[in-house]
Order: sequence, then C-alpha cells, then structure tokens
Amino acid sequence: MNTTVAELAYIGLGSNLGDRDAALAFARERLDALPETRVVATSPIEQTEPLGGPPQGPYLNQIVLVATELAPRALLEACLAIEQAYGRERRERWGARTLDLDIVRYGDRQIAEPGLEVPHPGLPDRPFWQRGLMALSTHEH
Ligand code: A4P
Ligand code: MG
Repeated sequence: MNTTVAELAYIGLGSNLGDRDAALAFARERLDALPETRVVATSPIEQTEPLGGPPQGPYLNQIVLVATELAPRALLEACLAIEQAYGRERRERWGARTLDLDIVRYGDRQIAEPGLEVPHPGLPDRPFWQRGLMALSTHEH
C-alpha cells in the first residue's frame, strides 16, 4: 500500500547558453516523466539579465509546478540528473551549454541540510522567480 501524498513543488528552470528554449523544454519533459511526478502548470518564460557571476548573456527563466511523491532529496537528485542528461546530449554537437534546475519551494517545508536548502536562498533576490510563483499561485489548493 502506498500512502505517500503528492506535494506541490516549484522548480526554477534557467538557461543562458545555446538553444535556451530547447533546454527549458527538455527540462519540462523530463520533469513530467519522473516517477510519481507530473507537471501541473508552467509560468510564462521570461528573459532576464544575469545576476552575479562573470559577464554572461541573458537567461531564460521559468517556474514549473510539479505534484510529486518524491521526497525533497530525491527530487533534487532527479533535477541534477536532468541537468547532466542535457549536458551529455548536447556535448557532442554544440559544445558549451547550460541548464539549471533549482528547487525554489517544496510545499511549506523549510530544509537546511548540506547540499539542500529550501526555500532556495536565492528567492528573495530573484524577482523573476517571485513573478513565476505568483503566476502559478492559483494552483495552490
Ligand atoms: N542546492 C542546495 N539547495 C538547492 C535547491 N533548493 N535547489 C545545491 C537546487 N540545488 C540546491 O547547484 C549547486 C548545488 O546547490 C547543487 O549541487 C545542490 O546540492 P548547481 O546548479 O550545480 O550550481 P550553480 O547553478 O552554479 O550554483 P547555484 O548556487 O545553484 O547558483 P544558482 O542559484 O543556480 O544560480 N541570473 C538570472 N537572471 N537567472 C538565473 O537563472 N542563475 C544563476 C545560477 C546565476 N544568475 C542567474 C541565474
Ligand atoms: Mg543551481
């Protein structure tokens, strides 16, 4: 008997290299294909100026709302695996590429563990994430 209840998690997608729309589409498809997980809704895609780091091109950012029975740590590992799968698929053809998946929120949970902080500590500084969460807030209950 499986008594796990699905929870709502918000995944932040970001790409600023190569075919950015394709990177986000890849991430959405792979999230929906994860076990015990489905994509419930997606925010509009925004082009944003890079925050921090060395000089670099603009990002495309999007928030994806998933309903998942994966625990936060399992969801994080799945996100990292999606990033790696995208890197592997592109490496031969296009060289550098980037796809980031961050767990922005996971239900109401507060998590501060090595390698996993939820809500993501970047949330207060990222208006594009805040707008994405707002756009999806009607799906909360
Ligand atoms: N980690 C801890 N908490 C989390 C979480 N809630 N979600 C750890 C995801 N990962 C989390 O991440 C490094 C490690 O963070 C992971 O192994 C995980 O254990 P990473 O994605 O491999 O490394 P990174 O992306 O280089 O660093 P970091 O600190 O995750 O940076 P961010 O926050 O991803 O920022 N500007 C714009 N406009 N838009 C962007 O999307 N993104 C970044 C990268 C910089 N500037 C940006 C954007
Ligand atoms: Mg990241």
